[in-house]
Amino acid sequence: MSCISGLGEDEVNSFFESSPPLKNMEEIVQKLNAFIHLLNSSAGGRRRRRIVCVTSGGTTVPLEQRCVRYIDNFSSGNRGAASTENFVKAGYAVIFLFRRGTCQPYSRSLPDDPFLDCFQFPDNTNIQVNASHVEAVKMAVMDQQAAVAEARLLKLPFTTIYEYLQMLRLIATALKDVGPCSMFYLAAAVSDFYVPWKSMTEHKIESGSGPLDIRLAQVPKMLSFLRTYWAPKAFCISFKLETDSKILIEKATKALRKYKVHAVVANELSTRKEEVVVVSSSGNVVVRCDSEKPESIVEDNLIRLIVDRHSTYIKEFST
Ligand code: 9Z3
Repeated sequence: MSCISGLGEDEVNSFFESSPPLKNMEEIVQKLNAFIHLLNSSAGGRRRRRIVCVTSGGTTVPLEQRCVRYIDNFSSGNRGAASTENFVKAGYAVIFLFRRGTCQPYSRSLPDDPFLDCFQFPDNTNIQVNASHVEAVKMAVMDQQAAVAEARLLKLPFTTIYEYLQMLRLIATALKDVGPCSMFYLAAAVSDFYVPWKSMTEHKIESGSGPLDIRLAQVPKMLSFLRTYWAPKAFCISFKLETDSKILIEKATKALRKYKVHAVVANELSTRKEEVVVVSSSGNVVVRCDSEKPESIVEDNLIRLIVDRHSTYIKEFST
């Protein structure tokens, strides 16, 4: 790898070198390669299938190597799950890189807590879905099974910032040859600060000896690396989350310039389900759900816009 100053190459390298290695790396690589291979072969002589890596949920920052306590980043995973469903509908194959335990594609309409209340046992050999949930469960199971069977959905779970960034790098590297037909849609809420593995205590931090002082290091910004080295031809969408709407667009515009992504989706925490602003070099577009359609969600219109932009990008790339 050649050295480009200003990208924090040393920090990035030392982050990966000091990270605890992924436990199931071989299995992940094998799943990724099989998924991409299937995608290429199913395209046959037809137009190349598009593929998007959707990241979803928040990363954790462990405070102990044998982790009992950790810092978390807020994200229910709803945006990533809903966007995945829309990308699949638009004909994309999706690699869904998600935080374990967060919202899943096709499960958004199922009840959360009383999930087991959906089912009943009329006798010892049968399980039945309660009438009130039949439609939702049927659609969820059918849509999810169809997406997986048609090689449109590969789910890969992460928990920590270490796992997330290593997996993102593996996916980007595996997708390098897909070039402009690939997309990164980075909706995961990624920690900005972390405890370096080597300076982390092995065992549970002892309590009872007064306040706890922890020094957090800055997580190196991997977006520049993704754009410059890992997948330079991929279409790349990042997200900006703020709680103060006054600084949101300014921050998103800065991120657009700094990381040279193709668009930044700006959202404010309390209104994120109603409205986002797509910030790009062609101007800012406000995207909302359709007020006349009660079932409409912001991701329906957001993904339509992103897919359009991706089409233009692919066309421009090939001319
Ligand atoms: C987002 O901004 C997502 O839209 C949300 C979605 C996490 C708000 P939910 O999962 O919420 O539906 O509950 N994601 C990116 C958040 C983030 O960490 N962005 C970083 C930043 O703002 C850049 S990577 O600096």
